Amino acid sequence: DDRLASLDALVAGAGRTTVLQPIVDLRTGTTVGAEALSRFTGPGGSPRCPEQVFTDARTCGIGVRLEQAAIASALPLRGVMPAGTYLSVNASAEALLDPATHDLLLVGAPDRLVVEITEHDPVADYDALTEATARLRRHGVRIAVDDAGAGFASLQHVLHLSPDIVKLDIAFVRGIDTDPARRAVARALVGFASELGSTIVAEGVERPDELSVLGELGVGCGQGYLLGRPSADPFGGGGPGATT
Ligand code: G
Ligand code: G
Ligand code: MN
Ligand code: NA
Repeated sequence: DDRLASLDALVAGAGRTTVLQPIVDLRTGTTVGAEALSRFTGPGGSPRCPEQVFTDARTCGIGVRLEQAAIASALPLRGVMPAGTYLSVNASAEALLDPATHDLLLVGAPDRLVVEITEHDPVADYDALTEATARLRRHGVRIAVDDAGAGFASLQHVLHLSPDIVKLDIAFVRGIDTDPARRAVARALVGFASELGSTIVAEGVERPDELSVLGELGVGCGQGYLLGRPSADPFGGGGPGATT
């Protein structure tokens, strides 16, 4: 049908681009990495909601193919990023269980790669996912759990995978400076994560007061509009799609 045809076009790359959002060390202000985020446009060039596009693709049975296409587009961007920084790509648990995803991820410089597990659905059996992430880690890829605290699944991921990085969900960052309840949950998640040996990245940092509270809680890194917007060229020098 029409919907599948338009999604196939996005998989092929028409109407799909990748932007990078900086991830910043909160103590030094240094950019340590960047998350690759997909951006989609419709036939008339109007932007389409990425979350909706991925949901539609999953419904049509090509969710993993779209994720893999997004990863394939993102990986070369390590070449425009400063030395020593890492590229963070999103992947669902389902995509990580597909060997073709590993074939993509393990080409190039896996030690400059972080994979953010974005699955919100509960994983019935963690053995296969643990084995998949262990294999990636043996090659130097770091594992992050995305949107931590947003749902039960994300905490299950943290428990089972002991990830290198835990990304504190925006829901606990937004208003962390004014809402004691959010601060309490954030503090508990930070304690939980650091006990497991994970580094914390706070998502969605928009205001300086949020930044100070995160620093007080011992959060190492942050991401958000205050620190840098998703951009086609966050590091200057032409960036993705540059022709010179
Ligand atoms: O960038 P934005 O906040 O609009 O993204 C919305 C959602 O879409 C986020 O949850 C993000 O994880 C997801 N998303 C964006 N780009 C990608 C991508 O390239 N791959 C995957 N798997 N998810 C993505
Ligand atoms: O993969 P994940 O769900 O973490 O995707 C992050 C999403 O959050 C991206 O779509 C990005 O556009 C969005 N985002 C990044 N920084 C901010 C921010 O400071 N505020 C808000 N509201 N959204 C942000
Ligand atoms: Mn993410
Ligand atoms: Na996500």
